[in-house]
Amino acid sequence: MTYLIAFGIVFLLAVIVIQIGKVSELASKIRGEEEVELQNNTTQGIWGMIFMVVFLVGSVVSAYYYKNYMLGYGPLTSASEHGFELDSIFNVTLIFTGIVFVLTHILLFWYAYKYRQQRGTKAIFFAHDTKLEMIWTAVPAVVMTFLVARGLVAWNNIFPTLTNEDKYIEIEATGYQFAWDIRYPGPDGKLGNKDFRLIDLANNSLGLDFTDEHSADDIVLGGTDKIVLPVDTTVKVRITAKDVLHNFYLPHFRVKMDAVPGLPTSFIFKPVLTTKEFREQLSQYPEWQVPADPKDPEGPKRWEVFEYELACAELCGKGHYSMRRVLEVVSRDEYNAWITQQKSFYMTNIRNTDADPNKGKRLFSFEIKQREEELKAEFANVLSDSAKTNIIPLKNVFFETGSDKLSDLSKHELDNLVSILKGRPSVRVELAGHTDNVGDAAMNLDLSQKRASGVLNYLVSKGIETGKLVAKGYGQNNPVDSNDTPEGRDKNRRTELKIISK
Ligand SMILES: [Cu+2]
Repeated sequence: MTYLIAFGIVFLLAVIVIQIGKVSELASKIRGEEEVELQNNTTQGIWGMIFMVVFLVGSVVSAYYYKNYMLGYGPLTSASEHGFELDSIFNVTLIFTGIVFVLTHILLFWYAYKYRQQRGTKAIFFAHDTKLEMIWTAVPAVVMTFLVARGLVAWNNIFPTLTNEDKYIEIEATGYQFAWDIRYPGPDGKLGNKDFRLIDLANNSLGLDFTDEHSADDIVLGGTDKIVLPVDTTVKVRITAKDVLHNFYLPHFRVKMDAVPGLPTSFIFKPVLTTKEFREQLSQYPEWQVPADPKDPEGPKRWEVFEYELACAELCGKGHYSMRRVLEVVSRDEYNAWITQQKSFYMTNIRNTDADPNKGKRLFSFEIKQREEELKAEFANVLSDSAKTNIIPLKNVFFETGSDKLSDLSKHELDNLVSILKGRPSVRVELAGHTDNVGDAAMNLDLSQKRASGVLNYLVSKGIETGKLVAKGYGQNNPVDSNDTPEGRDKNRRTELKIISK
C-alpha cells in the first residue's frame, strides 16, 4: 500500500512538472521567448544570491551554536596530551578550508548572477591561461605542503620511540566480532608471547603462549569489564584483530587506529584528565546540566553519568555497536590498587588443568616467590602462641609415580624450607609422608616412609642438622579427603611438616 501511494505521488509530481512546462511554453509564445528567458535568468540569479547568504550565515551560526557538542571545543577538549596538538591541526585546517569554502561559495553565486545572459552581452571564450593555471596550482600546493608538514611533525611527536627508561604501560586490545579483549601485563610489566596456532576458543581465545613466563601472569579483561588506566602515564596500546577489520577509537583521547587481522598496529597516548576531572569540566556547561534520562527529571545529570568510551569505528558487522566499552581514568594510586586486584588469566583459568602445558613440569619464578611468602607466613603462624595447628602441608613437594625420587620441582619448596629452618635454629620438625589407598597398605606405608626419608635426606644435604628432623611414613591411614575421587586421592598423597618443638 505504501509503495502504491509513493508511486502515485511521484506520478502526480511528474504530471505537475509537465503541465508547468506546457504553461510556460505557452506564456513564452505569447510574450516572446527571449524576453521570458532573460527575465528568468535575472530571477534565478537573485534567488541564487539569497540562497548563498542564507546558506553561509546558516553554516556559521549552526557551527557556533553546536560548537560545544563537537570534539575539540567547549567541554570536549582533549583528555590526552597529544590530543591538543591534533585539535590545533584540525583548527588550522578548518581555517584554511573555511576561507576557501566561504570564498568559493560567494564567487560561485556572484558570478552566476553577474554574468547571467543579458541583452547585448556576449561570453568571452578562452581555451587556456598559463598565469591562471599557475596560480591555482601553486596556492593549493603551498597550503597543502604546510598542512602536511605540520601533520608529519605532529605524527612524529605522537609516536615517539619508547625506550625501556620511559615509564609506560603497554596493554593490548584484540578486536573480534563483537567485543574487545584487553590484556594487561602482570607484575612483570611485560606482555607475554602469543601465537595464533594456540588459539583455542574454550580455553585460550587469545592464543597466549603459557610456556612464556611473561604470558603466565598476564591479565585479560573480559567482554564488559571496565578498562582502567592511570592518569599522567604513557600508555602504549597494541592493537590487533582476530577476524575482520575493526578500529580502536577513543574519541575523548583522540586515539584512533585500525585493528587489522594479522598486522599488529599500535598507538601511544597519555591521559591527562581523570574521568572525575572530565566530568567536572562538563558540569560547567548547560548542555551537560540536563537530566541524563529525560523521563526522570530528578535523576542524575548528564555530566554525572559521563564515561569515557572505547568504540569500534569500523562497520564490522551487525553486532558492531556492542563493541562499546567503558574506560575509566583514575589516579595512579587508584590504578595500582585496581591492578593488584586483577587475577592472572593463566593462574585463574588454566593452571593445573588439562589445558596447562606446564602442569607438573614447571613452576614459574613468580609462583616460587609467592609460595615462599606463603610458606614464611604459614611458619610464622604455626610458631605463634595462638596457633590452631602445628602442621604445614608442603604443597609443592612431588615424587615420581610409585617412587621415592623427588621431582626437580620439589627443590624450590625444599630450598625455601631450608632457608626458613636455618633462620629458626631452635625448631624441630617431623616430615610426614601420606599416600592414597590405591595398592597394598603395607607397601603404601613403606613408600610413605621412604618418601619422608627422601625429604629429610635432601634437607640434610642442604645443611640442616639431622637432629632437628624426624621422618615418618603414615601410609594411607590419615586421609584428608575421600579416596573415591581422583582429586581426593590427589590431596591425600602429600608430604606434611609437623612442628615438634618451637
Ligand atoms: Cu568492530
